[in-house]
Amino acid sequence: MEINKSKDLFKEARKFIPGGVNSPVRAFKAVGGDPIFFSRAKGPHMWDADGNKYIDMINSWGPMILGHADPEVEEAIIKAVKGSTSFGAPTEGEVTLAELICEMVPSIEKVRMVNSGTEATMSAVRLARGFTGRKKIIKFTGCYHGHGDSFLIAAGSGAMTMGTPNSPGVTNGTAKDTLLAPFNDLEAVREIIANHKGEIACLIIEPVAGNMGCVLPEEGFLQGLRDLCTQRGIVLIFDEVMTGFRLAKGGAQELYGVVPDLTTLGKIIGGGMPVGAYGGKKEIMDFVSPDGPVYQAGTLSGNPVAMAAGFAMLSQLNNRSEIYEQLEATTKRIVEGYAQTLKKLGLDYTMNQVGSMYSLFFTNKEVKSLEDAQACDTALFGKYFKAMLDRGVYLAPSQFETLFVSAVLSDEDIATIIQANEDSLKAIG
Ligand code: HOZ
Repeated sequence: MEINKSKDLFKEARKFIPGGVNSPVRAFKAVGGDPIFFSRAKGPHMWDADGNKYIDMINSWGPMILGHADPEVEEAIIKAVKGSTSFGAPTEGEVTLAELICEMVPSIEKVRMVNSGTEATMSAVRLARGFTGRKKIIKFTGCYHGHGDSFLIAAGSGAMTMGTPNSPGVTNGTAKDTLLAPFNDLEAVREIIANHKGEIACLIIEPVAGNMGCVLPEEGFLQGLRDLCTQRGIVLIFDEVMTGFRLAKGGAQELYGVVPDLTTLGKIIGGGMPVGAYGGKKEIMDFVSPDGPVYQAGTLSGNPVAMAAGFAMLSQLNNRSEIYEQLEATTKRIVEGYAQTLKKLGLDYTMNQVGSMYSLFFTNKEVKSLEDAQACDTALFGKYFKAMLDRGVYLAPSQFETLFVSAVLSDEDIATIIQANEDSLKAIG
């Protein structure tokens, strides 16, 4: 496979963009080699600058549930652009999308649109602090909530991949207010809360972690967190930037039957356009400016093009409930195909899957926490990534990212993925 244009573009990009990319994971540092530059995508496929075709297993880190360039999303965007690309003033599209989000995720009684998942989590934490009058937050090691200062402490995703889970530039003052617990360790959370009575504003968690690979909550873990937060007046925030509208219409909270106080959402509510949102209980959301004292604002918030794209995407998901069964069935076929291959090759790597999210971990131990994920053979993952790429399957370029399946994979695509996995595992030995 020739990737000459990608190589040239990367060379040029490095002159003008730090590291040649606008988001670190994309630089392929964790897997080696040069990043692929893409020029177009349709349905489950993407084409790079050299014209090579790939099956996309990242789907823009989640939102392309209906595949790329979905006709209804595309049409909505074109129509909206003709109105204006930005008003910096209220529009009807914001109201209809907010109403739909509240209908699909019942714990969200009011929602504020922002421009990214990072903005959503930063704003939600500020709101929780303003609401409770407390300073500290609890986060889980290996969870990633965007690049806000408070979250770059033992952070997953690119921060961990690049070896900077605790980024320079975050002051000690900020870091000391972030308390860490291991994922799936309820006892540790109980202890932290006991040691910081009356100090903790909120606990933020990815209900299914997607930024240390796909790591599922153990039975009772999320409900245990809910109970502790309720007992201690701590605001429970589910970061559903990845899981929202993906694991179920109402996200992971619907799937696991646990209701948070606040939820953060990202890219999917803009159909892949740059959007985020935070929402939840009315009594907390009413603390947000201009009704309340907690300030947060943005010219591009509620952008008309993003709102139209998001509405076109979410209304299709809302009207096609069977889509979640289909997504799960497709993902199970892939994972079962992998399992047969592993058995055939005498390998015992670990696989985690829920709904349309999954990871193949290069370890034979269960992966339930960051510590477990870190036991993976990341060098082997790098070889596997390259082998899959050579066979036309585009994976997330790090062991510490989940994969996302779209609803538009054909039987042929599924067979290609399973075969590529077998051939890649054989090739890397
Ligand atoms: N932090 C994102 C995944 N967890 C990657 C963002 C990107 O490179 O687009």
